[in-house]
Amino acid sequence: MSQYPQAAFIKSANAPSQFVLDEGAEVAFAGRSNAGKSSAINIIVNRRQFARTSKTPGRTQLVNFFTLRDDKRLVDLPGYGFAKVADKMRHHWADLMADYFEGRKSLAGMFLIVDIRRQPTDFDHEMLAFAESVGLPVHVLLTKSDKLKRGQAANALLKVRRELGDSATVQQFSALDRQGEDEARARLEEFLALSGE
Ligand SMILES: Nc1nc2c(ncn2[C@@H]2O[C@H](COP(=O)(O)OP(=O)(O)OP(=O)(O)O)[C@@H](O)[C@H]2O)c(=O)[nH]1
Ligand SMILES: [Mg+2]
Repeated sequence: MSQYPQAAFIKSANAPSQFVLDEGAEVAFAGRSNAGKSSAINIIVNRRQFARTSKTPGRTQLVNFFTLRDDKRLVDLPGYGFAKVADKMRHHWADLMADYFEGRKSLAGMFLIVDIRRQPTDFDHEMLAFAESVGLPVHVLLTKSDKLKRGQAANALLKVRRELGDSATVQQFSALDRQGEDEARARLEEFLALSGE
């Protein structure tokens, strides 16, 4: 049974005019392409292929809005760092992200999705710096923890926690064996509650 029985896809946006009305509260899932953003959303709402996932990096190219309940939403953002994307697309992506992040009043927090086998990239750090500059809380999901042995995963977690310090909270996560799903939902709810009911 989903903790979010009312969860539903609202719409995909390719331009600011298509964004959902800026009311209530939403949490955005950002991160490198193929890191597991859409998969994490599916685990959190407990529905298969709710947000579409793919083995092909760059699957999510639009800003996808989902309702959790009432005026609480999740936003699945297109991934960055996908090398094969043409320049034109990359510029469009950057414009779309700037439009989204600049002045989105209902944005209550960011989930930054990082593959546990990689360290946060320069772009992840830029996202963190941006979030800090506008006072947006960040929670990092170190995804695909099932791909590492326990000890390795624990070390990766410590390393990222040390590196990020107070700028974000960090946890392990796996969409395969569902490690960390409760912790992720709890943090999500904290962000949504912070923004006021
Ligand atoms: N083993 C394992 N595979 C995962 C996990 N999370 C995601 N994957 C796989 O990684 C690939 C990419 O997952 P997505 O959720 O589509 O990644 P994304 O970040 O939404 O990617 P874009 O939409 O391209 O930015 C898929 O093949 C997933 O099945 C995980 O926790 N464990
Ligand atoms: Mg995706």
